[in-house]
Amino acid sequence: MLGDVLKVIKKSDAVLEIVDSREPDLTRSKKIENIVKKEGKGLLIVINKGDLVPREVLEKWKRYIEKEDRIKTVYISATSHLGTKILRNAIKEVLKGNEGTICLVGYPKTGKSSIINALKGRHSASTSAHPMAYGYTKTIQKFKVDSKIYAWDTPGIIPPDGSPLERAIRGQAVEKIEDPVKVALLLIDRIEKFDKNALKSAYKLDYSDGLDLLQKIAIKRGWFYKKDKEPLIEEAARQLIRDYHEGKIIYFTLPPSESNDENKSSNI
Ligand SMILES: Nc1nc2c(ncn2[C@@H]2O[C@H](COP(=O)(O)OP(=O)(O)OP(=O)(O)O)[C@@H](O)[C@H]2O)c(=O)[nH]1
Ligand SMILES: [Mg+2]
Repeated sequence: MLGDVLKVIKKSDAVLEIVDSREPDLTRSKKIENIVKKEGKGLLIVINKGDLVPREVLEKWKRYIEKEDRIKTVYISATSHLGTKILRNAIKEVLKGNEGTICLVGYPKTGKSSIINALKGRHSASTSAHPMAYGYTKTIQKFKVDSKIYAWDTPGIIPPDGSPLERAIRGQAVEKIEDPVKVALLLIDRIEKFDKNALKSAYKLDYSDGLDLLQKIAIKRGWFYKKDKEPLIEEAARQLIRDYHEGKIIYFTLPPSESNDENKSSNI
């Protein structure tokens, strides 16, 4: 529910919108950005999973968002602990000072919890709980990011919206996907458009088309229908989407202002 996101935004001085470095455009929520602006809160876009994408591509996205939308943007890798110092400084910039409370919002699986963990880092020892009454029984806690900066530890999850492919890219839980094979095939098509070899390297498999890839993944994992011993492609499809969410499939997209030719000729 968007209502939960709104609640946490209202309670914060600044909002961090977490997006996926492979698909910054599709994992941004203009709706949330407009709410943040309307509420008059500071906004910082954090491009996460930066380890999956070449640095110059991250720079291009940062420049593009800052120029086009005038929203301060940083890129980091939460799991590799890269860019956390830059992130801390950027938080102070959007807070316009050294104190305040932030919240992290974003589509599922963009890495909100991982960023919280990376930010806790060396401060974790001094993390003090500041329980706040929330409804009747629930308490939500803040953790310390800096000496006077706190973050809500209940991040706002933006419900995945859009087409079936967009919802998958936006972290929709695989259990909720009605036709995983159809969605996985769309996702495979999109990834191949940007990098023909991304799936070959991720799965260490040669394949002729999307369906063939799903069959080979099922065979490799030993997933077969009991009845006729055919490969269980539904399970392979769910696995591929899960692997995508977990950052195991590597490719990049470029901001709209960059030409496609450049995208195609790059072999990184
Ligand atoms: N490669 C890479 N993977 C990451 C990074 N940050 C998070 N992940 C992976 O992305 C997946 C989701 O990370 P979480 O931190 O749970 O994301 P979240 O936004 O809190 O997810 P929800 O709470 O389900 O919405 C996990 O498999 C993480 O290991 C990163 O910087 N690089
Ligand atoms: Mg989380």
